[in-house]
Amino acid sequence: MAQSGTPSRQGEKLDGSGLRVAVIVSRFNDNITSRLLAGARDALRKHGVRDSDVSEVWVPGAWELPLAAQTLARTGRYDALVALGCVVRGETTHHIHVGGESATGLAQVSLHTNVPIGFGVLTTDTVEQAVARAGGDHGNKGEDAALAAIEMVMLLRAQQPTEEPGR
Ligand code: INI
Repeated sequence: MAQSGTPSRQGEKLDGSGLRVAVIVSRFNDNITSRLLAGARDALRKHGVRDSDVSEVWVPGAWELPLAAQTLARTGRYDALVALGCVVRGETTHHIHVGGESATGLAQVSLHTNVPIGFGVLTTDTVEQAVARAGGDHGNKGEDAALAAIEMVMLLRAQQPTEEPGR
C-alpha cells in the first residue's frame, strides 16, 4: 500500500494539491463502504487534496455507480473520481451481474470521458473478506483507489502535448 510521499511508478511524489475529486459511495453494505470511504478521504487528505475539494455522493448500490460516475465526470468539475462499493457473493448469481456491470460500466465511463476513476469496489465471497480489505489485514482498498486516482491525474497531465510556438 502506498504511504504518504510514496513515489508513483513514474518516480514522482503523489501530489494531489489543487485536485477536485468526487468520491461516489454505495450504500449497500455501508458497514463496509463507510470504511472504504474513510480510507479514501484519509489518503486524499494525506496527499494534499483539500477536504473542501472533495465531494461525496452516495448511491443505492454498486449497480448505480457507473451512471453517477458518468454524470459527475461530464460536469467537468472533477479531476478524478473514486468509486467505492462492496459486492458480496449471495445465494444466486445476482452479485455477478451487479459486480460485473459495475466494473465494466466504470471502466467505460473513464475511457469515454478521460476522467480517471479509482476503482474501490470490493467483490468478495464473504463479509469477512470484505472487512479484511476495508481497513483490516489486507489494507484499505478505498485508500488504494484514491491513490490510483491521483496517480492517474498526474500521468495524464504529464502526457499533455506541449505547446511549441511556430510549429
Ligand atoms: N449492491 C451492492 O452494492 N452490493 C451487493 O452485494 C448487492 N447484491 O448482492 O445484491 C447489490 N445489489 C443492489 C444493486 O447494486 C442495486 O442497487 C439494486 O439492484 C437497485 O438497482
